[in-house]
Amino acid sequence: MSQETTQVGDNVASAYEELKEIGAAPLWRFYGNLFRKEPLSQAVPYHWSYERFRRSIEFFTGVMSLEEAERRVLMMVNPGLQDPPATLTTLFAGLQTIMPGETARPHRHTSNAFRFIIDGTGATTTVNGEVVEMRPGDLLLTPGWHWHDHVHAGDGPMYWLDGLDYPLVNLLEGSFAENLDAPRQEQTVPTGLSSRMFTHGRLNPAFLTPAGQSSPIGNYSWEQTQATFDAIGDDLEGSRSDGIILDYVNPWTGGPVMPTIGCRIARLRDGFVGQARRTSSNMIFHVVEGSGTTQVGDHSFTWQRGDTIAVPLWTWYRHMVAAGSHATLFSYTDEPVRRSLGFFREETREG
Ligand code: 1HN
Repeated sequence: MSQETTQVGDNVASAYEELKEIGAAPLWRFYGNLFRKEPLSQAVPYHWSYERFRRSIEFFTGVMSLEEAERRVLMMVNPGLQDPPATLTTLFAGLQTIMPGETARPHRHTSNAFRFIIDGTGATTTVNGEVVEMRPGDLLLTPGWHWHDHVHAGDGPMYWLDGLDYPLVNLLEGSFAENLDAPRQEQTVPTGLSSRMFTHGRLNPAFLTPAGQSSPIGNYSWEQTQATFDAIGDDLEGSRSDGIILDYVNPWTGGPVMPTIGCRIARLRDGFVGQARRTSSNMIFHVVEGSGTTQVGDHSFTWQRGDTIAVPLWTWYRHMVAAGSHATLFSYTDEPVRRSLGFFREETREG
């Protein structure tokens, strides 16, 4: 190499160094990462066992008060997203328990949240002054900036799945949060009123004005979910990937229940073998009834009641239900965000 070429090389190297000093970077060295051909999540496919989580959370129930914990929640942490811990890049799942006589004190945050009840009865959640009952299979909403506390006046432990969008809110650096300086909220709305007023979403109370972008319904009850599946019956094939899949809707808009989280519930018949599907959205599945196997990317997860499965965006998934009984899968997704921003995509594959 001539002395001249070496000199040019040194000049170029120092010019790159100087770019850092002036707060600049050469786009040509970053193109590939900034404009990927397809999405690739940092999260990996994963499966959390309810049985295993229950054993651990029962231990902590014995050694730690709810005053200490604020919320007794075991987070479902994706091995690809440990710091800060999250279930998928935009979504969180956790298992929460509350014991008879306990109160999880009121707070509110910008994150949207829901609870899907797994086991137990007798606890209530108060959301902006409305007392909402909790029964297995119910979906309860606590949209962003709504006060919420949990009280258990019944017998036996309660367990539920918590779903939140805090990973997305924190990516957007949008977190506000505060505690109410009281052990619980005062009830200002009759118990379960919102669910009664919007019973089936086809006759909305026109004397009310929609507030915010979320559904006004506090509890989408399992009783109504089951009645809907029964009304549809067993004769339809439904979606080839997801069977008889239903959207929980915001009755004001017909759209998703919250701006950042869409919730669905699907009944898959005995022996169902789904068509592989992938979407540009993150998805979390929770087993309400039945058992089976779901292939997610290169993984194969065998699941039973109460288990939770994370499907990172743009990863193929395929459900298979064990012979002997149908399965019911609750799921939630950040699809509303991607649709509203114009980059939702989906594909299915034969075989
Ligand atoms: C939260 O506020 C609750 O209010 C549950 O029950 C789980 C996980 C992360 C952040 C806040 C609740 C949560 C949470």
